[in-house]
Amino acid sequence: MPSINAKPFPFHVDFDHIALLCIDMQRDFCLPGGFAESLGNDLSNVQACIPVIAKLQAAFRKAGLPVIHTKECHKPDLSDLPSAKRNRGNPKIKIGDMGPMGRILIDGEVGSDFVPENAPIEGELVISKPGKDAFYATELRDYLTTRLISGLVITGVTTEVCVQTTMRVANDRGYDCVLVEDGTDSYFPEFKDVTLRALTAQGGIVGWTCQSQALLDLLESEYSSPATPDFNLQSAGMEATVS
Ligand code: C5J
Repeated sequence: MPSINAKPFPFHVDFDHIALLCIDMQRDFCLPGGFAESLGNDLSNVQACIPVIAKLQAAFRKAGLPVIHTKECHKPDLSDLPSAKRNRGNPKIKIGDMGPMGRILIDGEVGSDFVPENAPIEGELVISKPGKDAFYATELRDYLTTRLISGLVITGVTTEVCVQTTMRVANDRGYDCVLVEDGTDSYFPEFKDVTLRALTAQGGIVGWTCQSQALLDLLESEYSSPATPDFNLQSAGMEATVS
């Protein structure tokens, strides 16, 4: 089985059983006028991962490997939003309130949708999740089990909140997880740094981290299409027929 350079040691990539998981690449977390900005966060810190994730998505799609998207959002009637979460942080506008991109973190609103660069394409699983953990109250576990997926390449925002929470839960459920260092970001660079270190400490207690290029190189070498043979019907002693 091929492996890539990773921390704390090489990660074996089992292409028959792996998926790319893109966590919460939503306008509400990455663009002005959304939930994150209402909490006073510096959005410039979470935008570097967008083109990196786009490249990984393109490479997984080219290889025919699954790409899964999550979005943190709530039902319009707020029935899946605990008051503890709605009231947390004393933001100027709360989850469910009207903002410049529609109601904040509400499923179906423009703000809760994906940044265009990382949007799903037809046929990809999109999970609406009410919590930080992508397994909580979602169909993720069933999807992975049905497809015999045992390894996850994890990307998204924010590193120390939904990404870390999901990776820890996935690890407890038996998945081999590699978090892409340049494919994840936080509003607080120091939190990103310490999270990457904490996840891989103690011999990879939660999993691995790697650079996107390591995966892209491996995908390219495994899935680049072989050159089309120069096959000439006449020299092979056959005649082409046109019907
Ligand atoms: C947060 C997330 N930060 N996707 N959500 O509230 O990390």
